Amino acid sequence: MRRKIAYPVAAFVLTAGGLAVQSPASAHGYVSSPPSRQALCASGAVADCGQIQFEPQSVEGPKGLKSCDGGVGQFSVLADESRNWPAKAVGSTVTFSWVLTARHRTSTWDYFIGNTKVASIDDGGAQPAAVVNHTIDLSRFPGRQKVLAVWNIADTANAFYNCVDLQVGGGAAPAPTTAPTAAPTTPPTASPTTPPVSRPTTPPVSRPTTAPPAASPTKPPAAPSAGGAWAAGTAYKTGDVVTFNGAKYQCRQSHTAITSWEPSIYTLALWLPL
Ligand SMILES: [Cu+2]
Repeated sequence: MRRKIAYPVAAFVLTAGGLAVQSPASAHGYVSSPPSRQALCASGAVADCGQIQFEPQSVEGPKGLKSCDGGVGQFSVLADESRNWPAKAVGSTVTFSWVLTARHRTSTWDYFIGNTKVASIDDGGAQPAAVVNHTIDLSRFPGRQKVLAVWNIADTANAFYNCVDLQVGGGAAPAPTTAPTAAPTTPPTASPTTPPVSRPTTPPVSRPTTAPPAASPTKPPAAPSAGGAWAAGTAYKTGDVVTFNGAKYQCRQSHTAITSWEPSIYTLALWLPL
């Protein structure tokens, strides 16, 4: 008599939908203008920041903190007041511009000065656009201030933290500055922590209201060549087309590129595959 051996049948079902992955851990968001401390690190305006220069969008911690570093040990430089963080001169009304590399559903956006909640914007769990602007009245807080800007995520226990150093008042128009103006110094060519994944969500529709980076009078970032290779340190405008790793991408949001913002990582937030 022959023995029959029945092997268990494993059913592998592979579908495109099954390959959808979570956004990478580093894909979140931060205040790019006026520049938050992590933005200053990412642009190279403040040196020796450590890892945060490569992922300014990653200052994530439990909700309810009042810290610049979100309680993340490797980002503790952000809470180091001895660093003499440069304060951006602004008018009494300031437009804060967030760049979101993952558009998490949002409960509230909170702005604090010290223990005072200056403003709170309730999104009611909606999904934000890739660039979010809030115009906040800071006229009650003239002089040098440290604004803590908090993005409270609706469907997790976490929030994202930014400290923005400002010199409030003086009557000047609150001309929003642009985010990173220079590439970080000799960063690694590839981000080791962020696999390039595309976002399955619908692309954002809003345009940023801030001026493009080309407005800077001093040391403007390089202008892109049409259809050329993506390069850190280049000021891209909405509509610009680049090549990266053999694929073409179109810029969705004007920004100055930094290493770790490669089109394959910030697909849809900043770059649309063509
Ligand atoms: Cu995220």
